[in-house]
Amino acid sequence: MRRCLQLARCGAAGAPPNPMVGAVLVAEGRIIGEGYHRQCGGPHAEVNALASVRERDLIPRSTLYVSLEPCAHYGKTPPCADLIIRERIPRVVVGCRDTFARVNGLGIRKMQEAGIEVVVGVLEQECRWLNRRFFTFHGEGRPWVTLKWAQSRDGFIDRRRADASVPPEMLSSPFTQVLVHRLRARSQAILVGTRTAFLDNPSLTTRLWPGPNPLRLTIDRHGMLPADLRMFGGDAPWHVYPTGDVDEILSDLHRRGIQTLLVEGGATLLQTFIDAGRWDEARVETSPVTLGTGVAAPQIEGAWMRSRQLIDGHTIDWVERRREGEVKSLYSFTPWRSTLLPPMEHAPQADGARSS
Ligand code: AOF
Ligand code: ZN
Repeated sequence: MRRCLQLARCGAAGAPPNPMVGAVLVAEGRIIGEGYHRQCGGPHAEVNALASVRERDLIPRSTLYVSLEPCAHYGKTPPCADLIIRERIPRVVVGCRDTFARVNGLGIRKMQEAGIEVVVGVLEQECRWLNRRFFTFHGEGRPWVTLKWAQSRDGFIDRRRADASVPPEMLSSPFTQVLVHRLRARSQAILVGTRTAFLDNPSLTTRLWPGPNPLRLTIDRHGMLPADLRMFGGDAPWHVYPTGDVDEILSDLHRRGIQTLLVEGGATLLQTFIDAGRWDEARVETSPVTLGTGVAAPQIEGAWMRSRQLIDGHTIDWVERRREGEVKSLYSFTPWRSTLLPPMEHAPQADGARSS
């Protein structure tokens, strides 16, 4: 199954909006075939794995490992479950169930009814994590939501500015800015609040990274945004919501087939997503700069820190929403608080602190 996951990732560029899937055929204790889903609309992982087998007489004595439940429906390609039955594979090990409504257990049932021994749930967490965007889209009816902000080391995302004549505080370094553009290129849509669209006047493009521009989105309840904002210019598409209702926006994005949304600010909009529990991960960059006062960074209660990197003196944390009742191993996850680096001068003195 680990090999399936490895293979699946090879489809990262071509598979979406389909899931990334890998498949391995094992007989006599060795791999006799393997494949992955390369391209949306193209053959599925199982088809490619079967096509790669040279010792075809071993197929009816083999075990098929596949990271996602084989499909049972006619989509752009015929059902993999039927192919598996036709090839007389006696045993199938499935990483995780496909929650896409037209499959969702039907592939497993079809194979079982044909007398195939089916094992479900091997490296299930890893398999679900790999296709978290796909599963959130189909399972929760909304895109996977990534929050992104940069803060000063004392927890402010900007100075207080009354108008757009004062440029926003640059908290990213030139290099971490490039990383943000890479993140944009990997998102299908990007959303900013009214004030951010107006005051920061961002272009929301991926000009520092090769890759497609996301659909640029903002909110304008009172029709006050000028038409000459940068985000309405250039070649990349844009759309303005007349509502700030997070669920309405997310349902609309689901209707548009958008699986990934990046929310880039400002603090009010980010906090709305956090308070509504409609977010999945956050990328928080903490700059070595101290602002002293300004617009406070969003506050997250109860989150996991997935990773922390130090780049050019900037801390980049990837944080995950903690789901109800969720237990994670503290070996790979650390509880996370929004403001991790209090300003030195205000740092609380530990009780009984030693004096040197
Ligand atoms: C599999 N193996 O490798 C993949 C699966 O339009 P289609 O025919 O390509 O079907 C797309 C759906 O099939 C997709 O939404 C997901 O449920 C499943 N993807 N299934 O058995 C694969 N990529
Ligand atoms: Zn399939």
